[in-house]
Amino acid sequence: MQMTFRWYGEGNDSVSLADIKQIPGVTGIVWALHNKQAGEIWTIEEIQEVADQLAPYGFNMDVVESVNIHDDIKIGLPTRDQYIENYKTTLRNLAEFGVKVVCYNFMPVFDWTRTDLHHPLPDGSNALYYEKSIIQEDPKEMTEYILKSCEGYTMPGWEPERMARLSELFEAYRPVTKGKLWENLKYFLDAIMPTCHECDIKMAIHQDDPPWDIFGLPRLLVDSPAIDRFLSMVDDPYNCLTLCSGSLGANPGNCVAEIIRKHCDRIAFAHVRNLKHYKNGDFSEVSHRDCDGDVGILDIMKAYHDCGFKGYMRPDHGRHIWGEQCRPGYGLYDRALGIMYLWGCWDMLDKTEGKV
Ligand code: DNO
Repeated sequence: MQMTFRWYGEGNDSVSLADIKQIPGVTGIVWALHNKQAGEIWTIEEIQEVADQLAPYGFNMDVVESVNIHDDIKIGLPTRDQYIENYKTTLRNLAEFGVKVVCYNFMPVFDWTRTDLHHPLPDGSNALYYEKSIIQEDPKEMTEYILKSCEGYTMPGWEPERMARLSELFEAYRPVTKGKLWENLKYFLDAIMPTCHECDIKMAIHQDDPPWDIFGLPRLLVDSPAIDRFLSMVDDPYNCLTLCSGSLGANPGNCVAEIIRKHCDRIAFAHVRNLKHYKNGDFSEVSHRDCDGDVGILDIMKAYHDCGFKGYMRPDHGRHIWGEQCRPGYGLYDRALGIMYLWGCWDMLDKTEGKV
């Protein structure tokens, strides 16, 4: 397993590379060009800038999260072919820098969705929270709330330029049924797989968060049967998963450890985080410690370990602790604690098996 840490780039993150360097065992930075709009080509010069920032710290840049997919590809418009060509060019440019995994998602309109970015927890910290009753018919109010609560940072998937076109986007997605969205995903993957082989880059889809339809928008990657369908639909070793324990775990019916055991060879990137369910369907993000939440972090780590997982892993969101001011979910402190917990599990499993 290779431990990584998500970083939003120079001038765009409260966490510095020097801070990350002090977290034990982190070898790679999960990065992206966050100023690029979906569909634009990432140029060699722009990628080089990030490579130059990482080099002094000895971090690799093997994992990109995300190269976002243009809406025309998800909607299946005739203009999609040009955006797919651009995507291939970006993959070729990334390959020049040794990138091995591209994490992406295929969610219509919104990326991850929460209703409270600073929900108080009993220990005095606060964390991301989902209140089911708020996600009803009108997405505008929720969108406005997210945009004004993100501490001046742009949240991934909540780019103000896109959110300003919300009604237009909803209108454009209206004819896109779940079946159509599956077809459009297949069309995209079939088109880029040869480039992935040529570039030795795995495409690793992130599950939908939360894993159910919201505001009438279809969502695909929601449970074990959907993951089976996805992997067999394009049965190619370069068609992989970013397996997100927190996204899948929001549905108590999903057993993340089982999915890992079934598909470990197709998991290129692991997001590990914990959350706590409430009876009314709400959920709160919590610390990575197994007993603080319900996703089964110990079973998850054991499953990765038993399968000899060699891919990339990162702690996912953290709580906001010790008064840290940061992009919601992406502070230094709780994610660093998370890493130490994940390493604790991993090292002890190695020890038990006589590997160290
Ligand atoms: C949430 C993240 C997601 C993820 C995208 C991948 O914090 O895990 O936003 O980066 O869905 O495209």
